[in-house]
Amino acid sequence: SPTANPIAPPYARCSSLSEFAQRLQSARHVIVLLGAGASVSAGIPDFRSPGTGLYDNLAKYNLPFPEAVFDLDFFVQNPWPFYQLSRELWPGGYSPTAAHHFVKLLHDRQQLLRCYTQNIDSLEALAGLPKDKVVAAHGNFDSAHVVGRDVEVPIELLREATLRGEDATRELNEQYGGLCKPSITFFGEALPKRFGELAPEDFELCDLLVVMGTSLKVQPFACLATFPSVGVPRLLINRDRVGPFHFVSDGDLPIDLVTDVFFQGDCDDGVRELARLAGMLPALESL
Ligand code: CNA
Repeated sequence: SPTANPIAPPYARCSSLSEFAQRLQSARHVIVLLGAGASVSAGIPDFRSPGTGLYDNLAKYNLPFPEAVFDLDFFVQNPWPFYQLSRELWPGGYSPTAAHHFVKLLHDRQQLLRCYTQNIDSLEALAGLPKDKVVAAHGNFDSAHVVGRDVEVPIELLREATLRGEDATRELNEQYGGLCKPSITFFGEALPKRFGELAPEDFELCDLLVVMGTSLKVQPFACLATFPSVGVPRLLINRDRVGPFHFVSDGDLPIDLVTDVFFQGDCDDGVRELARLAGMLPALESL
């Protein structure tokens, strides 16, 4: 109409955590994107945090560059650094965090469309999320195969060999005629098919996005943050500011156009505050 504000968007603004919490109450297709920061309070270091991240603590492996430990070409030349590191990362010794329980709570409330995780620790499953609700975009330790060949390796055999040491992994590799590797996506490898199959349809439906504990540096996963339709509220919970967001503090958009919110801090604190504002804190604490 001639009286309508020409810049008024056809969606409601969402510029603060309380506005986001309000939208959360009625959302039906929430997507959560997880990164290593969501598991830090479980005791698993992330990659890139200065000082504590894995990349700053790999000196003992004598790598040419830190990412080499997850690089397929390097693994083929020298698999032992990865096997050594995987002894520390192998699931079993860690418990889910409040961030994982929050995702489970969304599922219990029938609000979770999908949790896309870059993490390889399977803590989403341990928190009780069913397999179909999770896309393990960078794989995990659920299965293993021979590199470059369509041969499955029983994951328990690989775990035992890894724990026994370098000679045992060499023997296992000889037995299987190639390098045995957990089905974790290394740099230089394609993501699991499920990622490409589900993402387009999921993001069409997505009515709220929560991004937690990730530097959003790894593609193609990082792109997912840009997939929701214009006007879909997006919340970043992270220690530092990352990604393609336009927060109200940036001042680069009129406030009515803002739909991105930033909680700067730890994932567990962020989900607790969000749950409190959304009236979901008792349910979260009961998990
Ligand atoms: P990253 O690049 O290390 O970034 C982590 C981000 O989380 C950084 O921005 C940190 O500031 C932030 N952060 C750290 N701790 C917290 C916290 N407690 N609360 C909130 N924010 C925090 O890790 P990404 O996940 O972005 O990188 C993708 C890699 C990391 C994937 O390929 C994973 O496989 C890989 N990774 C996974 C695990 C795991 O499975 N737990 C551990 C380490 C690395």
